[in-house]
Amino acid sequence: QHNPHTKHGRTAIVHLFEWRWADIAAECERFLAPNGYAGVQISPPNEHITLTSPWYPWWQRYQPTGYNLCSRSGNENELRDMITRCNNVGVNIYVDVVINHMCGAGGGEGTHSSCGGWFSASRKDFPSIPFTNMDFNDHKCRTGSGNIENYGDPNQVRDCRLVGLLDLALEKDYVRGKVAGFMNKLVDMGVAGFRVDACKHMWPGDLQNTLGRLHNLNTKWFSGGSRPFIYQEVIDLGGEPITSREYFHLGRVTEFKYGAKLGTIFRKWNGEKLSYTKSWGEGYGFMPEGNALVFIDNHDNQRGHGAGGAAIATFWDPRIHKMAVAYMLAHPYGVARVMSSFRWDRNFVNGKDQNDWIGPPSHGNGATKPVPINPDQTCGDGWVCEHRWRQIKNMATFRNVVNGQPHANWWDNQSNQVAFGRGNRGFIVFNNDDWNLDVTLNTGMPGGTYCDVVSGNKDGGRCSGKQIQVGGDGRAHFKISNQDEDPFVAIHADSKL
Ligand code: LM2
Ligand code: CA
Repeated sequence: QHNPHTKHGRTAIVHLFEWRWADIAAECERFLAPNGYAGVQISPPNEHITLTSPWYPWWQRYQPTGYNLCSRSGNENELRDMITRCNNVGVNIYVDVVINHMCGAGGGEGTHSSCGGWFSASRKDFPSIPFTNMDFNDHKCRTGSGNIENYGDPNQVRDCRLVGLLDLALEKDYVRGKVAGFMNKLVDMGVAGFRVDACKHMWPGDLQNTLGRLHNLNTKWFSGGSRPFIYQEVIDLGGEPITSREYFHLGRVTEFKYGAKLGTIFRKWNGEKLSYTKSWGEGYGFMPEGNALVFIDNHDNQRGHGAGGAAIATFWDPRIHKMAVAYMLAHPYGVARVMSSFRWDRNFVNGKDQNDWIGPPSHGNGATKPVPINPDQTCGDGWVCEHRWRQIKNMATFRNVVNGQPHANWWDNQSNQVAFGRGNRGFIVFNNDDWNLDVTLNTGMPGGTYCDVVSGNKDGGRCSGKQIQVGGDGRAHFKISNQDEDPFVAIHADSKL
């Protein structure tokens, strides 16, 4: 189902990667709702393996050992409290669900799991669900290793083990029932939908059957008959037989080309220019816009996992990251997701980060640290909180203010200076060239003085940033130095002074 069921005209989703439920609840109330964020993607809430070699990596959460709702982010009560409190302030919760597989085949046997439940990877035995060796695909997989060896063969991509992870037999009624039961528990608790992990590795027919079993959303917070929002993670950069298109009828699909391309453009690699993005969206070879879930970076490709490579614009390159995220939030294409990260010690050896496994800030025993908020509203203890950066937060508001308005009044200098508006509700100008921008443009906006929400905030009639004068004819003069901290300017109907 393609509708995110967002409330109060809010539009953007933020992925609070590895945050604790208690912190998310507080963030919904103190920051996300007041600043107009529509929803949160949470890390997998179910029981997962715990590993000490490497030391409690973030990716242990992509190795389920059961469907009890206790994880590194907290227990079931904390999860329920968070969902309730976020819903009560109109912020939706979207759950990252890992249903293609359980833990790695080499995961051993014992109680090294987040709820302390016993499991055996060697015997494929997960008694808390229960799944037994009959519930896995090994008999179907035809590769020598039992792992996926060739992405050119859809059968092995769907029926063999993804990096050694025990592959669930989602063709079985029993397995479908257990997976749907797990997801329905979350739906009944009040979540608005799901980010479905590793969909390329599941047959669309199996997914269709499983998702068809989901309950309607909880009528305490959603109107009767609402179906859960589904966005499926399918990495399709072209060149493989499995395509995003096979999944369009089931819900939205992650458009991985979007961030890879926009990162390349803002980095000016391969002769790319911002002016080429006049036809950004479907005109760029992306999927139909009603199907797309878009993002600049995600928890995988910000650390070299997944797809996109070095072009991906992350918080490590803040100037480029802010411009790319702003471009995404200003542009009408797709449902947009903002990444909110934790910092880790990067250590590149021959181009590969040796520390790409490092988990969230922790007390050293695998217990995740709370997110402290500094007096200046930034986050402490290694939490990056990109979603709180003024430029990004204000562009999330921009997206809400211009929601439903058409892409309009495009201008470019045939290089890396571009501008576009959204109807008569908002206008944004970028200077990614190595020289100044100094130009008068038609903004399409009503005359008046506007506050640039990139360089400052509008606060009770006053503007802490640049001011932009729009004449009665809609024209305004823009000057953006290529030396500016953030070489872009954005104004919208609610930033009028
Ligand atoms: C995803 N989408 O399709 C997630 O976004 C991604 O983060 C997951 O991989 C992946 N699919 C499986 O859910 C991550 C991480 C992998 C990690 C797996 C499982 O990118 O590196 O694999 O989670 O934790 C790790 C080891 C790998 C090992 C595997 C199984 O890195 O070397 O393979 O566990 O033990 C033997
Ligand atoms: Ca599979």
